[in-house]
Amino acid sequence: MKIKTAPQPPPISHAHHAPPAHIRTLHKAHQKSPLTVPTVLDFENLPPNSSSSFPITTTSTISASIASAAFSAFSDGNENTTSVESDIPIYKVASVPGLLVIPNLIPPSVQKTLLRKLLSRDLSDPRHKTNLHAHYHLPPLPLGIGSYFELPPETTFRALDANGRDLSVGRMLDKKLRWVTLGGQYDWSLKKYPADSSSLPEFPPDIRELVSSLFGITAQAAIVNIYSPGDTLAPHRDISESSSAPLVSVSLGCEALFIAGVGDEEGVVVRVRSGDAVVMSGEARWAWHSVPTIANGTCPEWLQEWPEERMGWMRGKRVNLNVRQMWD
Ligand SMILES: O=C(O)CCC(=O)C(=O)O
Repeated sequence: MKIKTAPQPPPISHAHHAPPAHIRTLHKAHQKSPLTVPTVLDFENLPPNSSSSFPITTTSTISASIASAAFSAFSDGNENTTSVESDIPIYKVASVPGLLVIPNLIPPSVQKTLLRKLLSRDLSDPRHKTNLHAHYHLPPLPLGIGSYFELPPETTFRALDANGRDLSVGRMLDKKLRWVTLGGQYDWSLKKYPADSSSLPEFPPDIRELVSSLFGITAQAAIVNIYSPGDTLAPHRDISESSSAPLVSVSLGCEALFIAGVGDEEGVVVRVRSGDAVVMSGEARWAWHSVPTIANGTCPEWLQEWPEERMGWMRGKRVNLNVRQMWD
């Protein structure tokens, strides 16, 4: 997949700027809204392609052979391998130059493998920080335990604050776990990556390969966002990276609305489903974006069986893999 690189990023101090009023209004208008309102661009229910203002165009694809090879190399042997029969269209969104949407890119078996790698394997690596590390002692998992899902739900983690309440694994997985960072460990309070890259954990090589084969970027850092219905992500821009390579975002689990906009253009609200990918390239690399809605009860049935140790967990979750290249 060949993708345009972005123009110069805004100065880093702009990370703290407030989003423009029209993006805030769009976010507010769609906060916890149904997915079916007419302002939403839904790739499974597109308007008739007759008007000159048709919101999307498709000019390129990810070839079936590249996708098949990428998915087969990614397999961990636990799912049937997926062969892709036809080229997968990449859609450009007219109102947000550089915003690409690839609906239904990741097949079900690969979605399960990806979740296993992200949330069973990578989440249990103590070098990958989560939103909980600032508040709780999260010791390495005991020998013979491969993931948090395997721990008895009543296992507790001590609060760092002597007066704080301890956290049970059940509550951690159901409510409190909001993100985990892979590779480059973003510092959320300083809004930057550590200067010394030699101290960073290696980005998981198999996920790096998958991302590179499908999207052509070098994955160096990722945020895995874990949402429950009712959660939202406020309008922001990701401008702490020194590279202008595109951002890649993959949705798994429950459906959501995703908003993006550049400059004074009106922006777009896209309905994203499990397996969809969004790429923010060119001007859209620095776009304002947000997630105003996670829709309860929309996780595909076959994904609700994952993970086996905690069946039904995905019924109330959306997991978003958000990948960045930190430098060229
Ligand atoms: O969840 C999403 O779709 C977007 C996440 C995002 O914008 C971010 O992590 O910066």
